[in-house]
Amino acid sequence: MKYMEGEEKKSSGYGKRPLWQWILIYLVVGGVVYGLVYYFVIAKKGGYTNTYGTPEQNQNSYQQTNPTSSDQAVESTVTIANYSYSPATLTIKVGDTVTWTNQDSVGHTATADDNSFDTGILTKGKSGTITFNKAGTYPYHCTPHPVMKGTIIVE
Ligand SMILES: [Cu+2]
Repeated sequence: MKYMEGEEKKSSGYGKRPLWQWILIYLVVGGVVYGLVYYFVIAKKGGYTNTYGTPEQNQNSYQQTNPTSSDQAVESTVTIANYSYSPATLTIKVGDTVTWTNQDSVGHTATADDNSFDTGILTKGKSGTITFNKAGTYPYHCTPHPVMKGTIIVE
């Protein structure tokens, strides 16, 4: 009888299956809910980091370019029109670039008097860019028209 009671107890223990089922249901439902919440939180976080991440990355890239942009070369332009440079005298900083753009139908150059730079012949609408890496005063002229004169002052 004791053995049987034990059997009964065991069977009664197995009779607590609904509890196990509840635990299983709890675990499964809890797991699914946790998974869903986790998924949405991650998805939202991912979405937020994407929305915030891009400007931050932009800010970072700006911050990266800002230190260089303060030292960054300034691009100045000189227009060649009516056989003259405008402005005739241009003051820039070391590392800056100057772009000559010819608006005349006649070809012009910007050629340093000391030949330290030369744009070569610029036909109408064409541009030539020179970077000045050394301080100094650079008088220049147009090779085909030596009367055309200009000066670049690099500080
Ligand atoms: Cu010329």
